[in-house]
Amino acid sequence: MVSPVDAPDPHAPFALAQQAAERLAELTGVVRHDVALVLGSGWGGAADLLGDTVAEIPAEQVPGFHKPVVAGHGASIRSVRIDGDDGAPDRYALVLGSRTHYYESRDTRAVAHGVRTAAAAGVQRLVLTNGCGGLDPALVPGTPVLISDHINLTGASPLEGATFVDLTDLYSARLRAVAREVDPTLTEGVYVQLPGPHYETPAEVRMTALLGGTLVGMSTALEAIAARHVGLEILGLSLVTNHAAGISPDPLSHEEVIAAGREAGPRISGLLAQIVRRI
Ligand code: 8IG
Repeated sequence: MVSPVDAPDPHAPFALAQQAAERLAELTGVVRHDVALVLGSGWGGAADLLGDTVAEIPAEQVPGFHKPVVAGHGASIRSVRIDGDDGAPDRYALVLGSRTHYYESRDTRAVAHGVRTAAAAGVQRLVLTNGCGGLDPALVPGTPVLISDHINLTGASPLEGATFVDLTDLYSARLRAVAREVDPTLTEGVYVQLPGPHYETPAEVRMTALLGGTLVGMSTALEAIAARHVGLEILGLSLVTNHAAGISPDPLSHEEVIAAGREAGPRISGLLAQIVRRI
């Protein structure tokens, strides 16, 4: 048994996030950020459309961050001055171009570090994006979907100890309404996070649909839980990059996922930039 004196320090992740935020303020010259974006597969172009990048920092220069492991995932942390109305005070976005996935080490502290750093950097609103598989055959690759809720099938939590956080309206209804003002054709769905790194079997895909899922992926839910815990208002956006296994007769490939992201990139990045300007 782990005695209380041997237990890991539950405050340590927040102290590390505070250190990371201080380092980011030094490196970017921006003392406080307003919005944070985590850019998943396909969403990498959004930062360029948002405004001028005032600083771009290799992730590994910031405490607690490291180089991404997957080809096709970005590597930097950027500070972007959001183009706004003339005369309005400047607002800054902290753009996390890479995330730590649960499948890398099963370390939920590492998974949560980005959003905890964003909160420590002053951020109040967080946009989590991802690429995912679609469970409904009508969700064609290249379709962006608003996340309305999630099902966490990782069996893990980023929270430690008796941290009983309410997850009602985790994905803000207010922010989803703002997104639909920008694009009234956006549909909503329930995102199911699985541990990965393998894709699902067709039987598991049928199971997740029976459970009430719309989308399957390997990120986002654990980050959203950590973000709620530190008080962030969350918008979740998925890009369907492939039909989930068994939905189409074709097998899944990482190349297909990258290609769908590349093809949809300019359109969904424009959408994301417009949404961020309004939140
Ligand atoms: I991109 O079909 C992407 N990520 N679990 N299943 C899971 N993760 C994914 C998928 C998918 N597509």
